Formats: sequence, structure tokens, C-alpha cells
Amino acid sequence: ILRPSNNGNRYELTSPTALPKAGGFLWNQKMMIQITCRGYATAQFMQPEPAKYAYAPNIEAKTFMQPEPNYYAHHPGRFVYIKDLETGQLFSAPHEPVRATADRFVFSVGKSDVAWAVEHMGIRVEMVMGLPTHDVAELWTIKVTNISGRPRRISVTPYFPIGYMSWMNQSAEWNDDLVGVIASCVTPYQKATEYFKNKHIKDKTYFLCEIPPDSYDASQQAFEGEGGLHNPSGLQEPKLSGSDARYETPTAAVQYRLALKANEEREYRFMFGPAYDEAEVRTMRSRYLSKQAFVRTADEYAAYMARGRGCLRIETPDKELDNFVNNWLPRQVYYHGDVNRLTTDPQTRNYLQDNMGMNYIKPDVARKAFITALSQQEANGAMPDGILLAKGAELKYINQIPHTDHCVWLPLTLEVYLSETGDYGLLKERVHTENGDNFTVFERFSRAMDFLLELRDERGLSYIAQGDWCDPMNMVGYKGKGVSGWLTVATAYALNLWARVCDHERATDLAKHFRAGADDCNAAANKHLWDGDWFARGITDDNVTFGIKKDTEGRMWLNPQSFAILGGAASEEQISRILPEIDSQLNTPYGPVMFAPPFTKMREDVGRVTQKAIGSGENGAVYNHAGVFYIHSLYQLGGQQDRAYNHLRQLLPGPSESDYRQRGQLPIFLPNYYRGGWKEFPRTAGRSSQLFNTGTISWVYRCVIEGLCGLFGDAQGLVVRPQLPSGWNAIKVVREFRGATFQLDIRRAAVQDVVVKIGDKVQPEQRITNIKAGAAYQVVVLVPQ
Ligand code: CEZ
Repeated sequence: ILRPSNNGNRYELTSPTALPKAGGFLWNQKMMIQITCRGYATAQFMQPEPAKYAYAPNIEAKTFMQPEPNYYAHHPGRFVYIKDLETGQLFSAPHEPVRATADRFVFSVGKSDVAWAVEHMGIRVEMVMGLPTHDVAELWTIKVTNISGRPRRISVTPYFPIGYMSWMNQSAEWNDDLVGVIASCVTPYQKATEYFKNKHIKDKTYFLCEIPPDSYDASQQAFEGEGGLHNPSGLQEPKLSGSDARYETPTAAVQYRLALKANEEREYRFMFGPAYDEAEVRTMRSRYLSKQAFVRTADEYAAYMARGRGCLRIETPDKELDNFVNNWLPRQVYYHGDVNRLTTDPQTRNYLQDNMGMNYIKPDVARKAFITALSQQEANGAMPDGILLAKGAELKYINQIPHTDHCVWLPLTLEVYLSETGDYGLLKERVHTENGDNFTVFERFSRAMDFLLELRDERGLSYIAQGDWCDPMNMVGYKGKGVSGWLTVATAYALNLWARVCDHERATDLAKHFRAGADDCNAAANKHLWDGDWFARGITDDNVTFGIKKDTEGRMWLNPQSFAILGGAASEEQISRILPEIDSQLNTPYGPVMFAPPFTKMREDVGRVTQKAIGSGENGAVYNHAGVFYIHSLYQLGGQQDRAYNHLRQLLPGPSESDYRQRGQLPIFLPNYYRGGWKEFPRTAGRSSQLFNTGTISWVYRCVIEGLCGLFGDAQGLVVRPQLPSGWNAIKVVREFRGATFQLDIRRAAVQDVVVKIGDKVQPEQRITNIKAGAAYQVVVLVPQ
């Protein structure tokens, strides 16, 4: 049902029912579209807040991108009906709305387009969707071929529902001049002030045809009629009715009636998107809607995607992993760094981590992100809950809830910037904030670290307020006293990392100060949170320690363990107790769950995380972001290559067919979670959230590059310290680093410790120094058996 094609550049799914929610996604800096194998689509564009041009049939709540989307018959989608005019038989491509069983079905996701080939009733339908690089629009090619070996009379009816645009004003009509359906609305609002903002937004949706159709419908009701979407009334007539929509739900259905000889084919092009006015529609049409323009645009878009190809190529015994790492992982990292999840106020921790991944693709972008983030630092050194990226942007949704962890992410993500670029000059830049202060980056980091030190109670534990990394853990500390065990040990990790930078900058006293602070956090964690075999998750406002042995729900949590390893709270002896507990309490075939057992009812001193469905989201899912922190901690620890690789591999769907079916997702991205509840609800365990917005992704790239391949930079050069799983004898790696290319042949040999050779020359240390930009290095790396 599933296979890579075109050298791993595409993935093909040959059933519309085996993984019904599986899909692909395309984006540019202004828009994103996620489309399923069955043709359901969710598109958003920035103006500058996320907006839609194809809507649900009823009023949709405006919210952030949700996991596990549900699809239903009238969900927005892109479809084409094919009707045999002699027999009256009907099917639709890709699969919805008719849901006929096709003779052949191929859903093919590429990096820069999404395509289908569907054959049924002797007709082949090929659909391809692409995007421009700089504009908001979908470019569709629909090709129909008569493969029945005899002459046929058919109708071809693309159907792009527009949905319920607005309760104030919505309409649609055919426009002869523009050759398409133009739908118009007024974005609903009530405050007079909003009028002046809304005035400039794109309230039109267009569906344009390169070739004028024989008939059309612009009213959903007229098209669908009594027949329903399986057999719309409009298709039961000789032609579509030419309807308009007057404060009625708009749609775009256009029909071509064809007589095709055997093997004859027809190719059509369409455009779908938002516009401010008809003049803009006209401009878009002339810019894109032709064969030449489609070809040119596809090339440009492919070049845009190629700029996100990343810095690593691997050849290992695990072909599926290779495929993912070489083709799809950097693409998803690029998506995050390039568009910031299509929000104007990304959560600070997300913004920093998404940009962490960008260090491996375009370090300049990451550099700028530090400056942008720090320019919004508060006067007391705290980082805000979200970073405002557009003029007039506001903190929304979760960013209105006070979280206490944002400063932690500064040194964690800076570590990668410095190791990739060696650009310590960043630390000397001055950054001005609106509150009038003007400190260097270095000073700002120190202030943020001091803020974390301040943010602790008399025991030395970090306050949690209404959340830390875990957004919905909102009631542990809402009365002002509760503390986070995770944040306490994560603070130690951040302080230790920052102390190293202080060393490099010869700020010895500061280094000492921050190390002492880290030791203090770790001591407090050990005194108050060590439960004998693992660290507790926190202590509530009412002084109840949780995430401990005597808890029947939320007994053991993953994050405090990973960060206790990373930040030094856990001694070797403690680690030797923690790891087997993670194996036995948290691991599942789909990866470790974020905690176990999941909560079955509200715990008012922990918060709404306990109200989420069992095994979904933060309530004990295989929450990949938490999983990859653990993987990172294993690679940092060393000597844990098998555990680390095993968990790394679990992040990815497949390669067995049953695993693909269970997860329900193509191995072209990592979702934010897979369902947990492995013991409670095995039927749904492992199911993908399908949400490709996730902080996981930059850490996974980091773990592959720095952990598995062991190739990370420091002030002197490129350190080489691979951590191959014990089942592997050799791998080949191409790594781009500081402008040079390294071709590494890494294999086991009778050596005591890693040996690095360039050509025949054994290097004095496990590091390549004096790197020349533009040079290519052939490196042989011998690792112990
Ligand atoms: O949001 C993510 C956040 O973007 O949840 C992570 C957090 O670290 C990320 O910064 C863990 O909590 O209930 C909620 O509010 C959820 O927390 C979600 O918002 C979650 C979403 O599923 C979006 O990815």
C-alpha cells in the first residue's frame, strides 16, 4: 500500500481507505495547505493573521492548528467528478465525495507537489497541486485520459466547495471576463475599530479556469440539490444550472462535456485562492494560469524547497531512516523555520526551537531570530510568552496564559547556533527593547538566566505559575506556590550550558555564578523531588508532590528524567535506576509516552492536562517532543546508542504495513504525537495526530546529526564522535559544515576509541580543525567494535 518512489523524493500510497487521513502538505511564506489522500484540504494564508479562502459549511471557530482533524462529507476539499454520459455512471477523484472503489489509485506526495492518479470506468484522472513561491494560490492540473480503448462521452466536473464564508455577507457568481467563479464576503466583525483592520483583507475567493467550461454552478445548494454529494442533482442534468449564490453558500463547480477517442486526453488548469478585488484576480490569472507559467512556477517552487535540503546525507543499514533523514526531515525543519507555524505570535519556546533547526539549513535566519526574540525581553530579564512577528500582532490563545519556562530555551538553542557557525560575535550585538533598555546579547542571556534563578521558592525549586513546557499543566501553581520539577532541572541544564559560553567569553565570575546556581537547582531537585527511582514532576500549590510512586495516575513523567540527565541532577547511580523504569513504565511500540498511567479524571491540583482524552495530546500520548528530549539526553549521556536509536526509529511510521496502518500516516513528516493508552486502548494506540507543527523536528535533526552521526561543531572545528547502534557495522555520511563538505566513511575496526583519518593522516584528536570553506574532505572514521 505504501512505497517510496523517485529515489525517495516521493511517497506513494495506493489505497484511499487504508490510511484515510494520510496526507501531504505544501507551504510558502504566506500560506500552507494540508491535503489528504481522499481530497480533503485545509488551507490557511497570512494577512497577516491566518485566514481561509475555503471554509467549512458552518461557522468555524478561529483557533490554532489542531491535532487529529476530522473530515466529513462537506469538509473543504478539491474534487473532480467524472460521469459516463452513456451509462450515467459516476465516480470522483481523488476519492471523495463519491467514494467509488477505483481500479487503480495512487496518491503521490512530493516535496514540491501533491499528485494523484485514479483509474476507474476506463478513464484515468491525474491531478497535481502546486503552489507559487511568493503568492497565495493553488495551481491545479487535471488531466483526463480515455484508457478504455473505445470512444467515450463523459463529463468532467471539478468541484471546489467554498463553504460558509460569513454570516454578514456572502455571495458568488460566474465571471465571464475572468473565466471563473468569484465568491465574495465580508469578514464578520462587531467592533468599529475592527472595520479599519478588516478593510484591507482579502474577502474574495476565486476559482479560475484556463479553458472556459460548458456550464457552471456557484451555489452549493443548486449544485448539490437533493442528490447529495454522492450524486449531486447538478450532475443529473444535461448541464450545470449556471446558478449564483446570493447570501447563500458559495461553491465552484464547472463542467466540461467531452467526446474522447480511444487514448485521447485533455489537460485542464485551474487556480484557487483568495483575492482583495477583481483586479487582483486578473493579475493572478495573467501571472499564473497558463501551461508555461505552471511549468516555470513549479521549477521556482522546487528550487525554493531545495534551499531547505539541509546539511546531511546518510547511508545506513536502515533504508527507511535514510530516506526520511535525507529527504523529509530537513523539509519539515525548513517549514518550521521558514514560516513559524503560520502564526504572528509563536510561543517563545517554539520560536526558539523551530529556529534551532534552521541552524542546519540557514543559520542567518536563526541568528536574526535570537535578535528578534531578545528585542522583546522584559525589563526583569523574563522572556514573554510569545514573540510578536508582525506589526499589530497580539498574544493569543495559549500565549495569554503565564508560563515560566521561556528563558530556558535560550541557551539550549544557542548551543546549536554556536556549534554550527562558531559565530560568538552574535553575543556582542546590542539589542534594544521597547522598554528602553539596551543590552548586548550576552548580557541579555545572563539576565534571562538570573531571572530563572530568581523564579524559585525558598526551597530552590522553580515556580510553574500556569504552565511550563507542558502547556495544559495549568493548575499546579496557579495560586502562586506550586513548583515544576522539570523546570528546576531544566534550569540547571540551561545554566550549565550558559556557563560554558561564559567560559568561552572569559567571564569567569559569571561562569562560576551560573554553575553554582545550577548546582543549587540540582541539589534542591534531589532533596525534594527524587523519589527513589526517578524524579517527581512537581509540587502543587498545596504542597503535594506528584509524579511519584504512590500516584496511580501520572506516576512517572519523562521530561524530568531527560532533563535531570542533561542538566546534571541525576548521578550515574540514579541514571542506572531511571532508565529501566522508563523502559518498563513508559515505553510502547510507538515510542515512550510522556507519562504513565494517563489521567482518567480531572485532578484540580494539576490542571486541564488531566482532562484531555486518555492517550491524546499531553495526557500520556507518545508526545514526540518529550520523546526526542529523552533521545537527546541518551546521546548526550553516551554509551546508550541502542536505546537512543530504538527510540529514534520509533518516531517514524513503518516500515511494517501493520505499523503504517496503525499510525495512519505517511513517513514524510513527524506528527506532534501518536496516541498513547497502549494498555488502556490498544485499538487507537499509535494513531498519528497528523499535526506536523511540532518542536520535535529540530531536535530529531539535531539527534541524527550530533548524536547518531556524532558530528557537531565547537569553537575549534568539527568534532567526530559517532554513536552507531550495535547492529550497524558501517555508515556513510555527507555533512556540510561551515561551508565545507565532509564525506565520511564510518566503520567498525579494532580500535580502542574513535580514530579520525583525513586521507591517510590520522588526526591528533576526534576533531577536524582548520576547516576551509569550499573545501571537500574525505574522512575515514574508525569506531570500536
Ligand atoms: O501545543 C504545544 C505547544 O506548542 O504543546 C507543547 C508545548 O511545549 C508547545 O510549546 C506541550 O504542551 O492544550 C494545549 O494548549 C496544548 O499544549 C497544545 O496547545 C499543543 C498543541 O497540540 C499544538 O501543538
